[in-house]
Amino acid sequence: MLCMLGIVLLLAAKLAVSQVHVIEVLADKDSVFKIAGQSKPEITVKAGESVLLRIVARKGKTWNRDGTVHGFTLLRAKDHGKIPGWNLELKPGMQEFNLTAPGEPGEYEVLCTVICSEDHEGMRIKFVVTP
Ligand SMILES: [Cu+2]
Repeated sequence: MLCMLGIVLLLAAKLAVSQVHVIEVLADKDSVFKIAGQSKPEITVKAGESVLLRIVARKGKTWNRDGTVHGFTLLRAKDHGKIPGWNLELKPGMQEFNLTAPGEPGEYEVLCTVICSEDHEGMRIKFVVTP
């Protein structure tokens, strides 16, 4: 009986894992966000879905004193409102964040929040939330 319960829980866990939308981003040393296979990176998620954001960050020309080399902050495009839970500080190397996509469909933008070089202002990715 306990064994059956174990199997059911295991299957439920596997199902939950398979429903997470994994997004892999490189926050590169030339102050550009990169996504493998995309020449102009764009992220699309479904409203409210679970997201596993896996980011590799590489130190640019400058960084913050606390060792943060880039930021990854999500803003609503229409009013630049910050999205709770999506203000991330990146250290060199690989890091993962378990996040929830915004509940409101529309256009968003990811910005770097660390002055990482003279090209920092252009370090952004279009981010779209679909219903
Ligand atoms: Cu940056």
